[in-house]
Amino acid sequence: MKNTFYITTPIFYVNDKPHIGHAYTTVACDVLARFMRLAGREVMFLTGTDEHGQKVEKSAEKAGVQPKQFVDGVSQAFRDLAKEMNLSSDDFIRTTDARHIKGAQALWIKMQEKGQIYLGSYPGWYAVRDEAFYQESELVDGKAPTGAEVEWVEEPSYFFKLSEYQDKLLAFYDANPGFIMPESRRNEVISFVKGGLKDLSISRTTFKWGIPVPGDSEHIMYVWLDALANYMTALGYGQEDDTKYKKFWPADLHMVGKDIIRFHAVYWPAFLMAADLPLPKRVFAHGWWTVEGEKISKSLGNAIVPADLIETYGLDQTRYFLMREVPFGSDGNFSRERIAIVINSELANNFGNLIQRTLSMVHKNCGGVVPDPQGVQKDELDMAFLQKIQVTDALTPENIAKRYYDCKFNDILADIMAIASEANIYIDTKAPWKQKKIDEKLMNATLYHLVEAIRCITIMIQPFMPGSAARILTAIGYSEEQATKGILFFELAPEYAIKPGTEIAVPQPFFPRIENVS
Ligand code: ME8
Repeated sequence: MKNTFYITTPIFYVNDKPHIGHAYTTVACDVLARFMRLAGREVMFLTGTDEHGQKVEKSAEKAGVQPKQFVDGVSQAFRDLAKEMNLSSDDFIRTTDARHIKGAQALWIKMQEKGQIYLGSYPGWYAVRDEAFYQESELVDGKAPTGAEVEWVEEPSYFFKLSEYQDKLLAFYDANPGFIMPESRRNEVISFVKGGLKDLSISRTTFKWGIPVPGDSEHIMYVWLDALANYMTALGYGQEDDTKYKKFWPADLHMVGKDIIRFHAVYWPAFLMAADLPLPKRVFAHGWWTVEGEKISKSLGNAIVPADLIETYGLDQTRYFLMREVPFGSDGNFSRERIAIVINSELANNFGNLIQRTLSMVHKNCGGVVPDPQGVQKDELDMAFLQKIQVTDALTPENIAKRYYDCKFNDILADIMAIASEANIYIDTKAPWKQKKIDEKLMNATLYHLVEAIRCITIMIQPFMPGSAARILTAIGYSEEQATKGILFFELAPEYAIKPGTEIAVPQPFFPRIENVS
């Protein structure tokens, strides 16, 4: 297995403030990036902002400021989001960065040198909101299929010979069944490509906010060609130092919302084929969030600001909910009632309660240190329980890496929480408070196995809830430095099991109940 892992979020338009939808994409990438690091891989995790194009130019105009001043402000809000959500991103690319402009122009030149670009004239429909061209036949009631307003544009334009890539793309999808996920999106893309591809207009002349076309500054590059190039320019493509490019390209995963799958699974691989460059390994299109059943929209003003969620529910609780609520790939609905139910039933009553009960008993009965399980014959119940916590098949590093790569986040969490439920059942069945009265050794063995279960569950949950996991790991004896850095997944193995005598901190509630449910 290759030891590097390169993952990207979409780069966000700066015409809007970050909301729950943006947080969703970035948290999913963060979970994957953190898992891969803890599985021992060298990770590059990229996010950033998409700052050119007509849409952004118009937003700046509306705000009454110069585009550059406007983009500097909103781009910062996305950087702040990364901090607020505890994202472990390694770089933040802006399409107004000099490095990006240089790299995007280098890509253009490469495509041009290969004879894949020609000058023509574009008459057709354009939707500024989507920054996309539409054919007459695609319009629905005079609007784009997405509902966006379209305008007629007629201007000189450079074209990319996309029409020549239909067969090459179909052959590529065929040879690489895992390239587009989930399956439903793959089918959608394949039928779009089978429907025929027209050459793509890749430059504009009627506005200025973009990257000049090399050798013809009357034109600026189409914002999607500019934007997609970020995945390579951030690594140094087309620049003096391209060490990272050589090391990490092609990307292992481009995470995108389902709205922009076509750009990533059709245009992007075609551009790369045209430039004779390696193609990314996978594009995963996740679903779309609504809020209390409504589409997130500026006019409804219902966009949930991540900072509000963090304040009300806690950062890791919010991350947990986003990854747990729906299978990744399906649409989700955010409701205050659901987030409270999920936090209360899974984190407070299940995992949190397990920690609280176990650590309190260790304090009350074992002087605050992990007791020694020696001298007690394991019974059937112990054996069954230990087998569960000692990395069941589904959670072995190889299997789990595949499940992470397939973005099965909610299943992974369900399995981890099932172990916590088992542990709570184990406490009730063993009843260490009764065992104490019969023979303290029996109680010691039970409590030992429970602390070990907490250790394993916490290691497993680190990618989702890094801050809470670090606090729990510190409470059961890891140094703060170890816990913050993260405990590698191989340490789930029994030879790394917690040592009797390890000091345990006085338990504090890690996942408080949400009392006000709605
Ligand atoms: O499309 N639910 O940027 P963007 C789930 N600049 N995810 C959502 C969401 C929602 N309601 N709203 C937004 C662009 N997202 C381009 C990308 S990449 C080279 C250029 C997420 O700011 C989703 O992942 O409109 C979507 O793809 C992403 O935000 C980008 O949003």
